[in-house]
This record gives sequence, structure tokens and C-alpha cells, in this order.
Amino acid sequence: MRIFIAAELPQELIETLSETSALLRGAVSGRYVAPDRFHVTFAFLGETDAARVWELSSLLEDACAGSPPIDAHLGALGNFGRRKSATLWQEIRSDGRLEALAEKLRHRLSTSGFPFDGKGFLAHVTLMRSADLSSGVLPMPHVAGGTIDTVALFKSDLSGEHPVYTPLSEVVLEGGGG
Ligand code: 2AM
Repeated sequence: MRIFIAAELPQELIETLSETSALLRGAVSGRYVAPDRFHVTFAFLGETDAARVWELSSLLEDACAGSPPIDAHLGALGNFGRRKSATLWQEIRSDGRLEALAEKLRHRLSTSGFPFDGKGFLAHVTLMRSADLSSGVLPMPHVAGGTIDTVALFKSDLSGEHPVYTPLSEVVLEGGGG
């Protein structure tokens, strides 16, 4: 099955990202990500043996142990890919805490023999895919802060009209130390 590990987002960030997404709808053509699918990917594993999912769940528990919830806020818009078919996202800042957790998770995946996409981690939430950035001027994004307290192992099913992301296991961040 197709697997990735990502942070789930608190309601206040989802609502603000939805406001930015609504502004983008008026400015840029492309495929919009539904707000219930917003997330911050830490590691994309791709096709993974279903028999190893339990192992991944405990790896996730271990990597998150002792990590307190992460205060984050939304930043600038950015994009990957080609100008006429770009992935458009909003940056998410956390004083390096998201980066540190991504590093820890990726290290554990490597040492446990789980291959993952090796592109460097850049904390972002994808708002649009196949966006034509030549078609308009990007709006100023809405910004807000919120606390990220859940990391999940997701199954991604691309067989239907829209991707379906199903959490297979979730870890609540609850270590001390703020
Ligand atoms: P993106 O949001 O920047 O597109 C599920 O596909 C998630 O895994 C997406 O959030 C996607 O990031 C991320 N991802 C990272 N590397 C990927 C890859 N090689 N193929 C598909 N998705 C990838």
C-alpha cells in the first residue's frame, strides 16, 4: 500500500488555509486540495509491504516519544514544479521543531530499512496541484497560528477521482518542555 507520514492540522490552521485556498480559486486555475486533506508530510514512503505497517506504527510512536506539541504559524506561499503545472503550497513555520521531528523520523526510517523520498524536508501544506501560475497574480495568503499535536501514518489511495488519505495509526504529541 502507498504510505506517508504527516502531521495533522488543528482546526484554526485548517480554517485559515481554507480562506487562502478560496482566494486562490479566484486567481489561479488548477486542482484544489480539499481542506479535510490538508497535512504536512514528514516522509513519503510510497509502496510499502502491508505486513510492515505495524512496525511503522511503533517506529512512529518511538520517534515522537517525548516530543511536546508544536506551535506553528502559516507563512508565505511557494511552489514546486513547472510554472504552468505547479504544486502551490503555504509554508508552515515552527522555530525548527517540525524540521527536528522530520529529521528524527527520517533517521529512524533509514536505520530500520524503510526507503522514502529523499527530497529535503520543507514544512508546507499543499493547497493546489497542476496550478497554472501564468494565469494570474497570487493573492496575499491569510496567516494564523495553531498547535500541532497529532502525527499519523497515512494510507494514500489514488484509485478514485480524488485521493483518499486514511490514517492507519495516530500519535498524539504530549512530551513535556513546551
Ligand atoms: P506534496 O503535498 O508536496 O505534494 C501524499 O502524496 C503526500 O506525500 C503529499 O503531501 C506529497 O507532498 C507527499 N510526497 C512527497 N514526496 C512524494 C512523492 N515522491 N510522490 C507523491 N507524494 C509525495
